[in-house]
Amino acid sequence: MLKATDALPSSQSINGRQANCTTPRLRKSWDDATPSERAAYIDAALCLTTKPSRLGHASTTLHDDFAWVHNQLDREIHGVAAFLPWHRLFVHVYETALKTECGYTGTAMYWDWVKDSGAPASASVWDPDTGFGGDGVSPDGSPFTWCVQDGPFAGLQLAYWNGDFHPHCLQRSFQPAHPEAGLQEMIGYAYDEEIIAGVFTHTEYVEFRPRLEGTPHGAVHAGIAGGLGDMGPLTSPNDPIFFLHHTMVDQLWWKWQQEDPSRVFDYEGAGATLDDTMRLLGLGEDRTVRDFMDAGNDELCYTY
Ligand SMILES: [Cu+2]
Repeated sequence: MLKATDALPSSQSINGRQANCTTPRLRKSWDDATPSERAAYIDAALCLTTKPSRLGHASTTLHDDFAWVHNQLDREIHGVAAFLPWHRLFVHVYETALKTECGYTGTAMYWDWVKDSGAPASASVWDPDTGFGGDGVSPDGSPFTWCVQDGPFAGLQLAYWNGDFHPHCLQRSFQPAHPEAGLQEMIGYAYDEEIIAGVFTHTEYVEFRPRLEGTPHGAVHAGIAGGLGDMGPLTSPNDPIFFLHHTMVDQLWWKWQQEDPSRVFDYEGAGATLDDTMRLLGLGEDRTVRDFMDAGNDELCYTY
């Protein structure tokens, strides 16, 4: 029982590290996961597409809720300091839903698109048997016809496109290469080792966050969507690969935080503070930024 005179709960220490997370759960890259770990993740992600909306929206699923909330919150989660902690929270809520709704016992996983940046379309995440299926194919190139053709999510029906209720198939249209300009498929040059090294030259959150959010993060969305796929608009959580993409973004932030312990709670941007509330519009509890800065705290307790 805490007394009012106690300065801090015993689980907290001065530098923000909390003592009770002794065996953090390891979030693996998709490539490092075993076949059974991959299958368990895919099964649970598919299962979420069969669960009723938590938001109480008629004729939609829990999977659709994620796209709806992400679209609604656009201005308070993109292009602002909260981009990184909010998406950390969002991945956490998705990971928790995989467990509580669908019996998943593993962790969130990430697509290491830096490693695959030389040939992103050949990445293991697109494998039709062990991954998320590959590119969409359109009969005539028109919008809303770029349905994913293979894998477990082929034919998946989604409720939203940006702010509209607009039922459609899961779509991808991988950005083609431009060999004449020396540019790889899926804009891979915008998220290669060199780009990441450039992002990591920034030692302050106020500069690191926009660099990470801008080029590598944005290019992966654009490379997969190609302008017509589900990873493009604000309803990008429609594509289950969204969560592997954002877990990779989270891994890069985590790595940057690990480089210097003083960065764990470094948080800055126009009027932003660690006490700001991050909203989820009913998909989960609203939370403060501070609780999502340290992946090694008692609640999150994960590592990469
Ligand atoms: Cu986002």
